[in-house]
Amino acid sequence: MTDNRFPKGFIWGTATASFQIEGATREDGRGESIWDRFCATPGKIVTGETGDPACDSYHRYPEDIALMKAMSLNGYRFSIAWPRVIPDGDGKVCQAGLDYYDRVVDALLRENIEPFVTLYHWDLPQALQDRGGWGNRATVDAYARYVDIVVSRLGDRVKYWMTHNEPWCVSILSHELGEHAPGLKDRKLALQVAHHLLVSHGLAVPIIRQHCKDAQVGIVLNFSPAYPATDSLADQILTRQHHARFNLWFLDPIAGRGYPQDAWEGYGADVPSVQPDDMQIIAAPIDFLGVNFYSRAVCHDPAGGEGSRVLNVRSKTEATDRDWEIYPQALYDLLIWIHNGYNFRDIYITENGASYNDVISPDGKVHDPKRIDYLKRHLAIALRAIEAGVPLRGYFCWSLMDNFEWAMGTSSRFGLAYTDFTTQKRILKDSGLWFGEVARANALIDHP
Ligand code: GCO
Repeated sequence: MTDNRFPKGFIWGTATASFQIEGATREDGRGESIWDRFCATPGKIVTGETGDPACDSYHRYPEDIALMKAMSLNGYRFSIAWPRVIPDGDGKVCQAGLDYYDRVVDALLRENIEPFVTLYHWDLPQALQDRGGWGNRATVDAYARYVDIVVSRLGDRVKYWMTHNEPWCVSILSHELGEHAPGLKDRKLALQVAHHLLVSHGLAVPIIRQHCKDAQVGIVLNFSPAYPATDSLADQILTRQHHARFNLWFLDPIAGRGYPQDAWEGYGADVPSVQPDDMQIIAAPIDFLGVNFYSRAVCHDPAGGEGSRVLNVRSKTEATDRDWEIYPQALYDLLIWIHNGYNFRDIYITENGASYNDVISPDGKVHDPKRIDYLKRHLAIALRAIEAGVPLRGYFCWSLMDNFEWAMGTSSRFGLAYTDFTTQKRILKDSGLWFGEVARANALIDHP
């Protein structure tokens, strides 16, 4: 590539998730999700908000698509809410729920925006959670049925499918650390959940291919590239452990390598129960890997050795308003590591972005130079990675607009468009205007 141009046909998109933007949590037969229940539990959401109205995209998706059109985007990554399609998770299908996604897909295609559909982005039907959720193997089969129903309906128009978003968050963050729904703190359960998620991914792949001609199937993993804070032996050991537990634990089984041995042994009696064909099912060949990247982990273990408290310190060089370190080099290291160590035919950056405390200025605009700087530096890295041979086919900025940022509610703004949550007005920020220039040029341009 010369003069900062991206390859022809590169996908310029944004990413969202059903629970974070749709609202309408009780409309047209939608069932309760674990995130509705989590929001209703006092103290779980910093702002005390729920998934209503979020961005009211259930009704305002035409406005969302107008924003993408204004930015000349050619891709949109969004997720399907399982509780809209099968309200109790494994019973009667709700046609109104499928009709909604039909309308969204058709509206995107009318604007030549390629739909990239995430089948599961955390909003499990609560009725399944009441029966053990992802810790119950029956949920794996319920998910396979849900995938069959959705892809049967949309597979004639949607080509790009992602089975799961961030299984590490669904399992460890939500079942060991308790920070996300369902808010449990049980490591053995968390590892069984992780295993069931991976098995459900593997079962979904052939189902998608069965109902979608020329399907491009992938999974989205969030990566935490690990770096030692010092060259002490303790920090090296901690870094290796973090890398294995956060990154390899999910990537290696999907790539057909099974669970990383050191991490498996380190988990002792907490390891998941694995049925005879599970690892083969998980390794179902996929067409692309979705990479979510925000920041790195700087690992420091002051006491050293097993059993000491593990600290994940962030170097204080630069950070976003969420105190997430800004370290674009880690994205380059990650992409090169994946490309050199695995053989995914295609890679997409399925999430990358920054949270800043944006405000509407007196001129009615939203000036967010820091977000432009963050995006520009990470896109420069993406270009460098492509020039180094990484098969990077697209970039989805997180996010299209400010939305419900999980436990932070709407207090954490990641959008290229500002969302005024009282009026639901969307305003393209300076970063959105700039991102549109980049997409139109298919090249990394300077901020005007
Ligand atoms: C994630 C989720 C998104 C988040 C985003 C910012 O990666 O955690 O996919 O839903 O909103 O990453 O935290």
